[in-house]
Amino acid sequence: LPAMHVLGISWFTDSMKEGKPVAVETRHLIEVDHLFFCLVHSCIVLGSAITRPPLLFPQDALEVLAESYEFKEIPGRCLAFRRASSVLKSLPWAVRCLRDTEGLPCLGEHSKAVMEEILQSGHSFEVEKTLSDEKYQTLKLFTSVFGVGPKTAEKWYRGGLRSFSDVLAAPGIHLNRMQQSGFLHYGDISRAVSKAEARALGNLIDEAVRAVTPDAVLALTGGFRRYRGKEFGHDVDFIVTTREPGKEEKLLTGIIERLKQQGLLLYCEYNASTFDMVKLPSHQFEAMDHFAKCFLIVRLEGGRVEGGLHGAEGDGRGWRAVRVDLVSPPMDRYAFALLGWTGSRQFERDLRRFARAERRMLLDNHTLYDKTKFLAATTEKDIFAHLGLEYIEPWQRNA
Ligand code: DCT
Ligand code: MG
Repeated sequence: LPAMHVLGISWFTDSMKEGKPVAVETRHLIEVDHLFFCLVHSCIVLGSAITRPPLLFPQDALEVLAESYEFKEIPGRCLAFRRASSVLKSLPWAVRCLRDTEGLPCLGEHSKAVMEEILQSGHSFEVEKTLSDEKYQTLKLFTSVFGVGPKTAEKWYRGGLRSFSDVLAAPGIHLNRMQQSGFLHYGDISRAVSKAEARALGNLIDEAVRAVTPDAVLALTGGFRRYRGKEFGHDVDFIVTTREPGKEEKLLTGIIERLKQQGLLLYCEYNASTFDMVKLPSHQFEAMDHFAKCFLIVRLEGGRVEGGLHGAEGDGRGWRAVRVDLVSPPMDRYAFALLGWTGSRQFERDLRRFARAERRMLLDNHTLYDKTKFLAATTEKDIFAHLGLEYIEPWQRNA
């Protein structure tokens, strides 16, 4: 009714308010009908504006900026945006205005300014400029290939290469074995891996493990251990070990051999163990731990996957390539490796920082060291207890 008033149909509303009978002419009915249409239409537009997510989620926008600083090799800024993005991802509610973020840690001025712009307009000038930047786009494309890191991508970009066909046709480019496999299986391994596919791979690896030794311990780790909903991953990570001390490395090579014999190994890079307790504790955190591990591309048959392969409709091959990582720590290091490989990367980084800054302890994928002694742990719960922290489940470690 107020809207009708505004639109000048005051006679209608006044009469209704006074309870007078209203003589409605056809002309008026058409006006009211039109008005009703306008109101309904406005409600739909307004409703969708409220319920529709903004064009860009602030956490994704901050991730784009983090990535662009990673490409520019400015680690401090990269980490600051990644932290801010992680804080937003960890919130159980969606941020609707900047006031919702008051009191939250790790949100710097720059991150807040980007968020404010997005919350007000659905866009961020800086993020859109980054996304449309040729160098960012090219480095993003090149680093999406298995085996191509920011340094190689930068080198190719500086050499004037802009596309995969440029790289594959360039005479001076030597692709290593990992990169060759990355290009060969690009379509498959850049496609998300579903939970059903991860489960099927779990069964496949389990069969291989049991064939090598019946007393082995196999655990799913990485993103698939953290996800509870319908999430997808980019690879499937497993920890495998045995209770027989010193046999874990043989176990890993045994699994690789068996997968090879079954014709399921499309690519394998095996890194032997360089783990040595004598060299610990390490005061400098290294990107990769020292346990024996392998980076694989495995052939997964559709028939093994409940509900079929994800996103392979019409492709007709009946199989897909999937990236699989296996890590094999000695049994007494199992809890540390499991905690480290469960991630997320940001969670691990913050846990290590907490151990160092708040407890004066050193935590990594191998061990927890308290000033003068190593603390033993057989489960993740033991490690949380040593740190004086309440245990949190893997699905609470997603930020
Ligand atoms: N990790 C680690 N050291 C590394 C690499 C990874 O400790 N150098 C840990 C952190 C996460 C976990 O291992 C698995 O790594 P990814 O597979 O890269 O990540 P994810 O969390 O499983 O996510 P995605 O779905 O992208 O695989
Ligand atoms: Mg993973």
